[in-house]
Amino acid sequence: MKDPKTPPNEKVDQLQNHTTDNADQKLTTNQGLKINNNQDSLKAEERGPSLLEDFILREKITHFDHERIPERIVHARGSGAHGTFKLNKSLKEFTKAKFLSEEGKETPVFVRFSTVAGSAGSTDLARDVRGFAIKFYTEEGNYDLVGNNIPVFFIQDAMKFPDLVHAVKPEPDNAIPQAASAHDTFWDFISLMPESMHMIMWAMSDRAIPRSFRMMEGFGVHTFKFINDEGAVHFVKFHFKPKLGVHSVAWDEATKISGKDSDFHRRDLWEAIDNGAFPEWDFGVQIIPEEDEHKFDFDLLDPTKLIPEEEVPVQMVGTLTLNRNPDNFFAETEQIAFHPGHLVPGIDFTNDPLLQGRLFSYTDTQLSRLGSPNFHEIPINRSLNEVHNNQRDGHMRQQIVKGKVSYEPNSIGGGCPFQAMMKDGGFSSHNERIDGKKIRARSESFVDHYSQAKLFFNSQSAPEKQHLQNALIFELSKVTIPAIRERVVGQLAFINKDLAATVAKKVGVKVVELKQPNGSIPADADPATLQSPEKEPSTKSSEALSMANTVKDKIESRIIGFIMENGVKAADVKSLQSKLEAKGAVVQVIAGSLAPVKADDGTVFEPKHSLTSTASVCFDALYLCSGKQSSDNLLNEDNKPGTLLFVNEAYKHCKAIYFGNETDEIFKASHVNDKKHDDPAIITSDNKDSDAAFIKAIANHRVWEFEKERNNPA
Ligand code: HDE
Repeated sequence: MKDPKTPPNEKVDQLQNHTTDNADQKLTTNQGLKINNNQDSLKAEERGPSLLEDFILREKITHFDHERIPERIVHARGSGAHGTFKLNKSLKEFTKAKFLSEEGKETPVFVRFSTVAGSAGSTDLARDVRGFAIKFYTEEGNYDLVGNNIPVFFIQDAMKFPDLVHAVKPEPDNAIPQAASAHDTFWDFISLMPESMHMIMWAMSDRAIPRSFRMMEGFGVHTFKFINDEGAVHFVKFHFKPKLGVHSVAWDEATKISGKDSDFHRRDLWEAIDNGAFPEWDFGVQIIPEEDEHKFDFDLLDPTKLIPEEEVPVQMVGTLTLNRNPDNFFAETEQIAFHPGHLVPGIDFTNDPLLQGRLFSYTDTQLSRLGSPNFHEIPINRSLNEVHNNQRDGHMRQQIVKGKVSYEPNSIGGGCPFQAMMKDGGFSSHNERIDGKKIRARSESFVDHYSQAKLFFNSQSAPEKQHLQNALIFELSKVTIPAIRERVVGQLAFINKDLAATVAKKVGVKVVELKQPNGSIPADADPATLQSPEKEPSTKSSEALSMANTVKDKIESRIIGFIMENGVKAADVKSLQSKLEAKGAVVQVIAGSLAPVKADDGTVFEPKHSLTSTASVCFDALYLCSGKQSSDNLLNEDNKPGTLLFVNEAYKHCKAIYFGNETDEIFKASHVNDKKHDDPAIITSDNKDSDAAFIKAIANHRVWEFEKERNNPA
């Protein structure tokens, strides 16, 4: 284990049976034969042809030729970690799931975060939804909660999923663009699918460009069912709220991070865990008694709707902690196979038609991705409890099942393995009464596409609304067909007239009034009755939907760039560094070059970066270290462009910048000199308690409310 603080975990122990360590070992073939020359192939004479009999070369090259597997059809780009789920408050009243019943119980988990549209090698900072998939290795078998960082989805029915994915993926003729929704086919589809408008509001918001996986919420999205020991049913929505708050970066920053460090989120997760700054989420549930199913003005089965927290509060009942990096990316993060149908007793599906389709898709996709129905035997996918059944054989079977019998009922094997009674933990689906006709249609209760889109937009702070508008303008400006831009603007007009008008102006179209939202309407239905009505949301505005209301009191794991050069005042640097580190922040020294920096008192600081090897977008906040000589050196001919670019960019992206003693010349030369108002994230030695002011500004994340001023230098 890398970190001594990482607590033991049963799943990690199980994985140890499958790990190998090459330290102090001799090189061998896959058959265990020791190899004494790994440099040259076997030839007829030194300059002659290679021999077919060279089984060592053949084995090496054959394995290499086959070492790729298909990437995930969606969510290909991902990063994962091990951890623990701890239940703080029993949910026994609602569910018989053991991992949710016993207070204090800890369950090992593996979590994989992902973007959706891009390939496995694409940038982490794409504007996209993020996957948030959790495998709970419970004593009753694996339970998978395969969710996202956004609580709703684009479509209502699984039938439209391949269309949605084909529309957003690179266009089929030229395979452009990678990991981006800003193109014709995506917006063509969206413009014809009014049901996607709520999700579009989220996807165009800053939620789609998170600062870190550790600063995202997680949602189960669909409504699920809890079943308790008495068989009573409650509907449930799952929530994960990050202890560090929900934070995002600026879009300009996201595009720059993509160039400077396209592994930004992967690296951030890895380093935080490696440094012992274990990411944590509070786990919460919204619970609705079965008899209240129809009390809402939307359908609980409709995955384009959320339940406002004002209508059903989230009860916080557990903690999710990630505390161990994988040993091997491919073996763990790549081979993990999630499936919303991996259930434990006490949890069941609802008839949400999107969820129902997912129940087919996930096993099916593992068959082509992992190559065999035995994917459950891959170490990361194994349950902690033993597997006993009569399934047999198949590619790459690992388990050696003893005895003659692989059928049931049997007498030869004494009837084993036995069916489990419900009282012994046997799973039984909820006996829901179904009484109706077979029909290929959409429920009328699903035909309200704009009210919650309005709720989301109305709940945003002014800077968030501005960002959302800018995102729509950016995306639609990449759409080459004016009619598509016009249709999207027409949809926006159903949500907010001003938003539609501004976007229309910027993308060069008129706001035309759409009479009939197209798409998602059965061919034989009377369109008039199915038209999405003009409807106001039941809750007008919801605090939980705005990131402006998130936690803003922590600087743990924030990366603070200390910019310095020779002559820096060591005492000031050391004092601030120790205050920041005491609160869990990470200090990294940036200088004109990687040469050690000599401070005024002879202390030597080792730079981690030079002004040219990194950029301000890779830091949460900057400290221009005290000292006239250091400041002069940072403004010499060589360093000045780098220093000012750092400061100006951080300023533009609304970050906290602290000008230490005697750094006025840097202040004056930068755009910060143009600041007109009292900006709390610009700290100078004039501030009363400047170190504390800096810490507060970092915890606040960004001063988005000063964005306009900071982007209009005189
Ligand atoms: Fe998925 N989804 N999905 N999805 N999904 C996959 O499964 C699918 C949906 C989500 O880190 C695939 O193993 C269908 C909603 C996550 O490994 C595939 C439909 C939500 C991940 C698949 C949906 C998700 C996937 C691709 C509509 C949020 C990554 C590879 C009917 C609640 C899991 C794989 C990981 C992955 C199908 C809709 C979340 C093809 C058919 C809604 C987080 O099976």
